[in-house]
Amino acid sequence: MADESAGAVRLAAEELSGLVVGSGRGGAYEVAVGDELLACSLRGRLKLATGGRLEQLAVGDEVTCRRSLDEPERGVIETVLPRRSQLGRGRPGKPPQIIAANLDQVMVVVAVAEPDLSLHAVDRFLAIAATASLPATIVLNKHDLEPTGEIAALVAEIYEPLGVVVLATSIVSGQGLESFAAALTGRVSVVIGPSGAGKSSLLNAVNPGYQLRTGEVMSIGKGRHTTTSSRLLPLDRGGYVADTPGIKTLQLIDGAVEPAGLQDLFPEIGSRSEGCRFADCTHRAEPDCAVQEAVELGEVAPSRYDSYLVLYGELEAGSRPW
Ligand SMILES: Nc1nc2c(ncn2[C@@H]2O[C@H](COP(=O)(O)OP(=O)(O)OP(=O)(O)O)[C@@H](O)[C@H]2O)c(=O)[nH]1
Ligand SMILES: [Mg+2]
Ligand SMILES: [Zn+2]
Repeated sequence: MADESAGAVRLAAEELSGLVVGSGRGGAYEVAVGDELLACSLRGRLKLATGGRLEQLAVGDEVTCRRSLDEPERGVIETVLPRRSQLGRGRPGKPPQIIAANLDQVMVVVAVAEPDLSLHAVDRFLAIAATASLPATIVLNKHDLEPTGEIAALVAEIYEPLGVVVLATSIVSGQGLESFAAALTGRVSVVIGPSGAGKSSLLNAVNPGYQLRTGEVMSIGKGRHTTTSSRLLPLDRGGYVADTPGIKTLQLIDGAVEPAGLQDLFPEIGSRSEGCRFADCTHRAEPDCAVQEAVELGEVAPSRYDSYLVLYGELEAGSRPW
């Protein structure tokens, strides 16, 4: 006989270990338990033991759950294991969002064209990876649209000296796909980047079984997001990768980084700060600033310095007591 008491779900006694691979609407999570997928809700009283202030489940979270006795394909998440890492972003006027948890690395996917490359956007993606202490790779996709390779050369010139690997890829010519697949193998990765850059296309190319939906060429630049929710996918060659919806506005999480700590997210700026006259130099207008000198000498890319200034301004505004 059905239990009529409000919301009561009869659960099996056994606790199962699971991995959050997707989050649907209405607070339901898709949890992989072995080879099976359970649609799980979150135990109401669950206090997430994430160790951080960002208490929200994300793909990549490791959980324990119990199966519903009445609907065996459903379950309830009982506990969330502490996270090894979490990639998060701030959103204007909204609470911060955890993009994925327990990652080893971040693949920043941008296109040389369609949509146009924004170096400032690249810097924002790299900054949120650095906030999470995760290594990042730039995947410069649609190489076939830029046969001269000028943009690819510029990106390599700016970012490779910072220790960031830059992979030029194309799902049309096949260039770089083997390197991309090799970089994913055996690790837990996330692909992030603007809508239309080719994140889902690249994942389909390295794992044809995924058959992820990709956008029509016609829709590029019209702001349509083809991927609408994040999914963590197992890789044939080992490891996992999370596909995510394209990100338009990306801010550092208010409070996660202090303005004075921003320089540590820009290695070429943080490493020069010891040469500044003032120990608390912000590298904006102070005299005898080693960073501003390095920009003038062409040792720090102007685009990187501009990104630093813009993000500094945002952090300063965000931390202002209103
Ligand atoms: N010319 C060219 N087109 C590509 C390449 N990679 C992807 N595309 C096309 O770009 C469009 C967008 O690709 P998607 O894979 O849907 O892009 P996405 O980054 O997943 O976009 P969202 O899911 O909206 O974030 C599709 O029409 C793809 O066929 C490439 O290397 N070269
Ligand atoms: Mg997509
Ligand atoms: Zn300085």
